[in-house]
Amino acid sequence: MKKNIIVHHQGQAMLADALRQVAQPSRRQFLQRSLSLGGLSLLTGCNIGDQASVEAALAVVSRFNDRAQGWLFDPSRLAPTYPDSMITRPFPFNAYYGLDEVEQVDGDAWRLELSGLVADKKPWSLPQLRALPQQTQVTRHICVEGWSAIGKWGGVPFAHFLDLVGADKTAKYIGFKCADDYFTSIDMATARHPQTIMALSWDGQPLPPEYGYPMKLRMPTKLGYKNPKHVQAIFVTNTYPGGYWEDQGYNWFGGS
Ligand SMILES: Nc1nc2c(c(=O)[nH]1)N[C@H]1C(S)=C(S)[C@@H](COP(=O)(O)O)O[C@H]1N2
Ligand SMILES: [Mo]
Repeated sequence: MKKNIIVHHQGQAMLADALRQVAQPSRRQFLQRSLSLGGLSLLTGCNIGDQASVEAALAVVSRFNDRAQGWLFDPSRLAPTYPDSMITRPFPFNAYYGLDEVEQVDGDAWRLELSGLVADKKPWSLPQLRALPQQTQVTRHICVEGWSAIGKWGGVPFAHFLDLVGADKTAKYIGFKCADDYFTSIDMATARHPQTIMALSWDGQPLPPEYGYPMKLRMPTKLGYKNPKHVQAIFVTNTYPGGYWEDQGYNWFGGS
């Protein structure tokens, strides 16, 4: 029998932390076996002398991994789509807090802020975003906790929006700041993927508060934690912005 093991986000971050501490001496042996410390120093630019510098070197290796995934990622490959009959009802809610603490954003007062390597930084209102071309998708949302659900999102193709505001296409990262203090960031290829949308609707209705009203970034090629809800600000940058879960040890690329 297939058993689903659900490990909640906080648990996973704690596990990652515990593993980092427990695995220290053996991991160091592993590093010594697979690559001389001198070699690792050369590769990462970190001077491998103590535990802290091993940590720093591993962080660099992990970032190197993110870059490798970026190279492997084929921006033209589409995530599977599904018929409306397969939509998961009720659709699950998830956040780093409970349903009773969902952010209640005032859609009339809300303005999407833009900063960084963007030509036109004027803020956007909800009616302005609704007036742009919209695209609908029925795709699978996959949470790293071990569950998935099929949903129907509609909104503005993000590549179209980035072109409209004159975002620097050669920049490495797009960062997102959310009304609930959540934050994450993605690579430019994912931002420009044809299925990456600024979702304004769920199942033909305005995005409900629990699913990220007034706007969430929907990317079926990325895990749930890379899909920010209640997006408040978007910035384009070449400086690594990290993320809420990413800074606690989750893989930054987090997708295909
Ligand atoms: N602003 C914000 N966005 C977020 C989160 C969050 O806590 N805050 N959680 C992420 C995680 S881990 C998941 S699985 C999905 C859940 O989205 P849903 O409530 O639409 O299922 O939102 C993602 N985006
Ligand atoms: Mo998640």
